[in-house]
Amino acid sequence: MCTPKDRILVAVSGGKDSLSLWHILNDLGYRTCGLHIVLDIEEYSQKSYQKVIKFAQTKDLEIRIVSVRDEFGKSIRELARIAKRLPCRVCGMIKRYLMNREAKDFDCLATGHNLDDEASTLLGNLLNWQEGFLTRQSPVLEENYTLKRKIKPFAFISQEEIALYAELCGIDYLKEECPFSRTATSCIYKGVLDKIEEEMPATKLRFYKGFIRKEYFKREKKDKLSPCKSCGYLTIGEVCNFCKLKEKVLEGEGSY
Ligand code: Q46
Ligand code: ZN
Repeated sequence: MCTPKDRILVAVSGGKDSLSLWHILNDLGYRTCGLHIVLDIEEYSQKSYQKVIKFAQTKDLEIRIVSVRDEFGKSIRELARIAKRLPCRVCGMIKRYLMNREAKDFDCLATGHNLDDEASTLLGNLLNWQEGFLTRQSPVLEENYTLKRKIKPFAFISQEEIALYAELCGIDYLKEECPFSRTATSCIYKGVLDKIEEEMPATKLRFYKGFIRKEYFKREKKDKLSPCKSCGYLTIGEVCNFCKLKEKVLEGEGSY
């Protein structure tokens, strides 16, 4: 996934997955910098921020902070209303954009996605036959034009294993869930997979490993990406969703 000379930007939310990932990469001697995105989701964001800052300060680690309010002048809740989308849809799009943008100064971007995340995403992509997404779902996505290599070192590790690791290492992470997580479709898929796993242990790992063996990510990409006319970010269509949302926010302000 990466070499010891790589400079790795680690996306950290303050939860067990991302802080464990930052912890382990650092312990293994990799050169890392944390990236925290302040989402402006009420108390949840304040607590996440405090956990990340405390972790970075205790271990004397470099950290970058970017904020949704600095970018748009609005919170995720307000942006979801403007975009007429579920908060997680808007939030996910903004996080992806900001992570890719900040990763430009690094060799790769690491995220704490675990086996449960990957298996539920795979289930969602299959149920909706989103072949374009299937060709991009891989623990390693190689560099592509302006997008830096993306790695998910925990893709084969369950959330229970990571929680146990975090506890054993004494990592002080945020146990609270984001208040919007209940509205996310991924939660439904996770619930279904948990039920299957209870009856048939190791199903999630078999499901995800089976998919990886099929090497979908080596197939020709269904969606052709090209640079956004406004910011240069790789996107489907002429203007990326981040710039479209910025335009919508400006239009809204103009009409007041
Ligand atoms: S932070 Fe954002 Fe998640 Fe909250 S609004 Fe949804 S996507 S649930 S990982
Ligand atoms: Zn753009």
